[in-house]
Amino acid sequence: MPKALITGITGQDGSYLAEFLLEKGYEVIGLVRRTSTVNFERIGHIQDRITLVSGDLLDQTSLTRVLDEHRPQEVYNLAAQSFVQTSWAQPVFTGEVTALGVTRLLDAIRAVDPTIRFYQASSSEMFGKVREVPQKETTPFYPRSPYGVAKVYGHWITVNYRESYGLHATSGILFNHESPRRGLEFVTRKVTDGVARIKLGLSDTLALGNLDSRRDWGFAGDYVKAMWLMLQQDEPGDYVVATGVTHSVQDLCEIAFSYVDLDWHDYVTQDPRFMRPAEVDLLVGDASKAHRVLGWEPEVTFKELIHMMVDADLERLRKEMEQG
Ligand code: NAP
Ligand code: G4F
Repeated sequence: MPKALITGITGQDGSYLAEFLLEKGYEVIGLVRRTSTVNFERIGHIQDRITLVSGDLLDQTSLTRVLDEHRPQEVYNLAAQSFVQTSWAQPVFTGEVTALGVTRLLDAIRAVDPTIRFYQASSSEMFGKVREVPQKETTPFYPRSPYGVAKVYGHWITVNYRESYGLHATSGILFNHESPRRGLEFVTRKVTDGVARIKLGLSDTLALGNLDSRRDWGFAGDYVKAMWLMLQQDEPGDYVVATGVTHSVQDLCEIAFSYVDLDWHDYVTQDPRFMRPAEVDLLVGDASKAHRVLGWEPEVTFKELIHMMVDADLERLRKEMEQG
């Protein structure tokens, strides 16, 4: 039975990847950091089938110990301070976790077992103020937030450990991907939760920031498959994973509100609190390398994704209302 370690298993992608690897017959080890309250909402349904171990990307010793004790063949580094807006408020912390955390983990792998295959969760945020459209593996980076800068570091240290030590270290440059398990602070989930609340009479407005920015949004369940495919290749590399289709935040509002027969103009307001000091205006990916080499294709369209998320939020809130 192959064994994989997932950092960030309590997050959106970690939960989908854990499910995917269990289906493939893997033994799944999940790294979780110590918190005063349990936050296993996304993995509660598979908790008895995975092994959770304590550790933190800020703590090198914990990473070495976990690798030494569990000896995985594959490590998926999904842990990060992943919210762009927070990275301006906590730039040093974001750098410690999202940038230096990658070095800590890579160096622990180098010391314990350099045959381990490593996946780094890189991001389209690295393209930032984009140098070409669409963005592909060779597009130069121009990050626009402390988060984006930290991810550029994480990407290059992954490439560096591949080239310096011959590690099978791969960087997946994933464009935005969402699901009903997306954190409530990200714009897709904020909108689908807001739509459900308005539809159920729990709220009457939704305050957003920049409505003009465009993103290439896909479904997280599709994207974790690409992560696994990358680690099954003989050679490590860099891969863009995207749908190739871009939508504005305004399009997102239009699709989500009209699904429940509401007009977004009647409810959405703009609030400077949600504007960013520097914005990424347009992201759209060219995933032809992932199509060609991995045979990967996205299956869920943007409209299907947003409808899935609105349905899930309506169901969740209706249950909460029934329970009082
Ligand atoms: P997420 O839901 O925010 O999950 C982040 C995970 O990282 C959580 O499990 C969190 O644990 C964990 N974590 C944070 N700091 C940690 C630390 N110091 N030590 C150990 N674990 C820590 O993020 P996601 O959307 O699943 O994204 C997964 C990864 O892909 C992230 O690296 C993100 O930056 C990257 N990425 C995401 C997207 C996207 O659109 N979703 C696109 C490109 C790249 P707690 O539960 O304890 O907070
Ligand atoms: O949903 P967002 O917060 O995602 P963002 O900043 O694109 O980052 C996400 O995708 C990255 C991949 O490109 C990941 F690496 C990263 O970890 C994260 O998962 O914002 C999307 C867009 C932005 O342009 C933002 O300014 O939506 C705009 N927006 C407008 N109003 C808003 C809001 N974003 C949020 N979070 N909240 C708003 O009220």
